[in-house]
Amino acid sequence: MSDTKLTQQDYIEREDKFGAHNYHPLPVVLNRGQGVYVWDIDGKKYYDFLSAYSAVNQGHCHPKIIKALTDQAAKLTLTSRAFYNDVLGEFEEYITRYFGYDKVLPMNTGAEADETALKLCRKWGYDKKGIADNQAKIIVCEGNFHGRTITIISMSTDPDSYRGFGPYTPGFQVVPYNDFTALEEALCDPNVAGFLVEPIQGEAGVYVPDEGYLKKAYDLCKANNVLFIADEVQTGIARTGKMLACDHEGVRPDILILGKAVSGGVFPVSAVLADDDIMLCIKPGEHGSTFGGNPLGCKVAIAALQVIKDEKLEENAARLGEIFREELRKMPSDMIELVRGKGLLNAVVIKPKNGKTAWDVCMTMKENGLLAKPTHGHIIRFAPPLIITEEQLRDALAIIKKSLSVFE
Ligand code: IF1
Repeated sequence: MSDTKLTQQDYIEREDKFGAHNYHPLPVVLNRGQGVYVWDIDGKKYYDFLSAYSAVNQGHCHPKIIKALTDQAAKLTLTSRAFYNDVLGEFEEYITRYFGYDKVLPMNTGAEADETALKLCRKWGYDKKGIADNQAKIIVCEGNFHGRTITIISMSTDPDSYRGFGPYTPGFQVVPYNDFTALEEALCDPNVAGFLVEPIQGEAGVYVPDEGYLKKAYDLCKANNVLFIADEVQTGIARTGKMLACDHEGVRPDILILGKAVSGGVFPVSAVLADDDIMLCIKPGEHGSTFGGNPLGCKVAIAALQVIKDEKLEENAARLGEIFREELRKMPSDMIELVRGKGLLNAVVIKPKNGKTAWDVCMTMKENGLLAKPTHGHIIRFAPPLIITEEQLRDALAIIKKSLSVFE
């Protein structure tokens, strides 16, 4: 039977039969995206309030990003780094000037960028800080999420991320998030090369640290000759109302990790930025990737980053985020336990009621035309594309309110 006759259930069953079971998606089958909207195969329209986990900050299928993709796709998509091409240097100059660093190491996924940052930090620890070989330690936070590779899950404190995947990569020490004293103690160890932190913990449930935590942590790292490494894969690219979440506290990470919306959700592009004294610790032949820095991804990323500035998406995220949190906090539902977030990265902690959970709320919102998904069972993350208008946001808020009222 041709795909045009398949029901949503047929699509779901086909994925179940032929695909690994490493996700439990909301039962909706999408086939189109434009701006803040996505459509399912039956033509039902939804607000996308997940934005592919903050990869589609610029909105689905942004015409300028798609044009960059299609124009380059017709010319040259991949040379590998065995040869030069006429696009990589343009991207490297563009993104390093954009964020204010000497150099960039381009990769593809966020996890690859995190792994790259870990290697860079260790190498700097040995070559520049003088840590004894294989003794470098990197401090990470309770509740961290940096990807799904063996080394990254070796840092994780979430059993769903690490259970059954041992043995684990050594060299990491966990401290509580948003706990300055614990970090202070950990940084006294002369073998510590770096502190890897999400400025806001997305996966954990949009945990925003106390005002000043990032700046104090950064200053402590500098006082102990430790690299401050910011994972802005999810919080970056204007998501929190500033270009980087670190910008809220005027912190300039020693190593900056970017992914997701760097390419507007059109093509996998990630990047690690640092100044020469750190970046040049990795020599030719010591790191790389087949697709890293490919011309297609580079042109897409340049267009995606330019959209952020041209459409003033930082300001839009900051202004509409305030409205979103204020309106959510006014909602009369006793299922809303807590609302937190910054810019348009927000979450609602749901208090189960009469056996109904965050999943049931998401299923009702789906029926009412808005897609969001729970994380860690009881927390619903709300992260629309940053191009959303106030009118669309208020329309979406009405859907959320209507959906919650079902459970009153
Ligand atoms: C999944 C989570 C979000 C990230 C941060 C690195 C990465 C991510 C701060 C790795 C990726 C994605 C992964 C995706 C769902 C999503 C996610 F729920 F898994 F944790 F956003 F919160 N640093 N996050 O958030 O980037 O390799 O995926 O490109 O694994 O289910 P990636």
